Amino acid sequence: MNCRNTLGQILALSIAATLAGPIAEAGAQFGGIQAAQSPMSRIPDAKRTQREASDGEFPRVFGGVEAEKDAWPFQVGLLTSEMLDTNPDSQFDAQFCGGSLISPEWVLTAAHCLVDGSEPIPADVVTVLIKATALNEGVRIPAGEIVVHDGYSNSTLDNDIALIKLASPADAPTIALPQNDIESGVATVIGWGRMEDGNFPINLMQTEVDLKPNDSCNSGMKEIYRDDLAKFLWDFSPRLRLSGEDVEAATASIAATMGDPLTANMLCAGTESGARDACNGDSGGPLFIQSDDGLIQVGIVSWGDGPLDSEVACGHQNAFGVYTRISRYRDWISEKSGL
Ligand code: 4AZ
Repeated sequence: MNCRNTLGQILALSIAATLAGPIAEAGAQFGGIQAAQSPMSRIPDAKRTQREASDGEFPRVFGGVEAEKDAWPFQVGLLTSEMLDTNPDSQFDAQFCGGSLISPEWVLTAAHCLVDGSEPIPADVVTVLIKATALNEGVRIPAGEIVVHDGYSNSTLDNDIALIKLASPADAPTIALPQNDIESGVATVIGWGRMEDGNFPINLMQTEVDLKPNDSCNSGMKEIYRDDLAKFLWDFSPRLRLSGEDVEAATASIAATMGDPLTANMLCAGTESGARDACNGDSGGPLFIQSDDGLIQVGIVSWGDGPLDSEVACGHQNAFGVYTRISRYRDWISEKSGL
């Protein structure tokens, strides 16, 4: 490495350290991996904003279609108990994540839906909505117990998996889990999460995504992070007396040391254009494939990312969406649920 490069590297590292705070804060706003606020407050807040705003000001994120009534009867909605009243319309405001019935008593969802900071939330703040296609229908069942994976990391979102034991069994069909890893093909993702116009739907939405190698997500996201870093360095370059060349060298040097955003416990799925993707509020919901033996859930909606100056971490070109890879958790699920 030559001198100039080393200098660039030191400068870049110190700038990166200075910017770590602002970057994390900026990330927290966008609901991506850095989400500081839990979906339980973030999603209902966004829905309130939707009602107050006269028109959606968000960019396109997610190309879904409305699911047919009762098409996916294993889908559940996680509702904030304290936002519910006797009116079924309150279920729209209260819904903050999705989940899936894997047995009459157990719901599979994402750990990040059920933690506040890094502590699991108490079961009584969660009500599970079953048998709903539109959010103003269905049957409510209180959560009886919440089991969050011990290895869940708030910062990397590794092990983003949790179980909810229902206070009473659901009388609804369940979805099967995979016997082994499924690496390619087309999968369906469903949820009541944010749509491409920025609004949240009342009716359950569905869309098809391609299962991708983790490398696709890793390289797409690193490219986005690299571009963000270059923008930051460029903005600071006059104060630091950095030339364009210095900025480029520093960016390249840091980019070369970036780690992979995805762990082996994650699964990458989406479309190159980003036109079809899961988004805020879909978290915890199922990604599933059609097999000869019926539907099999291969993933749990977990996270995504996009450039820092974009409004949402969904629907970005080559970024794809990140899901929890269920095949890695068969033992964990049986240990915790006895299934
Ligand atoms: C979220 O914040 C979220 N594009 C879920 C999925 C994706 C991004 C964000 C994937 O719940």
